[in-house]
Amino acid sequence: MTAPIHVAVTGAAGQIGYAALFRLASGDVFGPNQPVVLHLVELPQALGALDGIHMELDDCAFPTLVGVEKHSSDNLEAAFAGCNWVLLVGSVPRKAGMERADLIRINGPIFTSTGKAIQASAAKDVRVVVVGNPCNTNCLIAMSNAPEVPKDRWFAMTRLDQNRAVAQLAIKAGRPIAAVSNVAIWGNHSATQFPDFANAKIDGKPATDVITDHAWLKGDFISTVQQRGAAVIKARGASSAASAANAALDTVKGIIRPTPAGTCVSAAVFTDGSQYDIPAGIVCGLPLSSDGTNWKTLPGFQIDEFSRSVIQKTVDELLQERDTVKDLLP
Ligand code: NAX
Repeated sequence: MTAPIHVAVTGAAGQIGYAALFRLASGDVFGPNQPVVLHLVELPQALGALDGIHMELDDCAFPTLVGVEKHSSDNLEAAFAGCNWVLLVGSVPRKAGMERADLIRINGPIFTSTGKAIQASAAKDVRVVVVGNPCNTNCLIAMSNAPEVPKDRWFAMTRLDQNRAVAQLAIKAGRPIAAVSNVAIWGNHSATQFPDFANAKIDGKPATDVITDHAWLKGDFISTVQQRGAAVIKARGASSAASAANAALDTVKGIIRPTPAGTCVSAAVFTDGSQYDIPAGIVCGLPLSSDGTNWKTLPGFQIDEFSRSVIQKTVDELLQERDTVKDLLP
């Protein structure tokens, strides 16, 4: 029998966690022949809710789900023990009147203990996706506190931004989603990110040839993707949940499945300073390609003056965030 994959989800009783768990359990991510053990991790006061979720998981009778563990965030080493994948969703959400820097200072410390616990107890092949915001900098904090876990195992989620950008391009071009490819998200998962229309393709042709309204591409397209989270909150009265869970799972799939030729997947990864003039030592959204086991940053994306100026802004924000948490980076 195939050994089960152990997947931890922090914030498992939250809205993104709840939306992600059932698809992880169902075989949607790791396939119909891969047994999965879920490690549900929550704050002590939310453990009761995990009991209810556990009942619902049982009630789905998924053949691929072979175990459910429930863990308190008070004991993260137990929570992550033997885990091959860790989805870090749990964190304090931004509230009205809270500055981004405040949020970074509130959530940052959570990710120091998280990084240490992952290093101490996760499986040797562990891979980590950080969803909790500010996800790029939280990821940097966690990985910096887990120096023995290779840097290429850590991802912060920009896939929701990629999916949002793909959808906007498809709608504008009047083409199906499947016609749009090679959409990279550069930089921070924040309102400074750069959804890269310049290297995107529609039906294999440059998006800039198919969509001739370049003022839209440089203006409303970028701002719609950058502000999409806020627009969803305004319309729904709650932040993106199903789409965020979907993007977290797409991130995992993008790494464990080969990336089709001529396209990319987006995630934020640790930079070494060797590509696209992006400084070393931040977790930055980049175009990636996977062979199903290993991933690399895709070379060859064209960066013109306009793209460079937007990328510079988002990289500067990441450098500032790094500075804000420098005491949490050993
Ligand atoms: P919820 O408030 O619904 O759920 C968060 C859950 O995390 C709660 O159940 C809470 O008890 C738990 N939690 C808090 N601190 C924890 C800790 N230290 N250990 C374990 N569990 C903990 O938020 P939800 O809508 O699920 O969003 C979760 C995170 O995703 C937020 O930080 C949010 O900002 C972030 N997002 C990131 C996105 C991205 O694209 N990277 C997009 C969606 C989302 O906004």
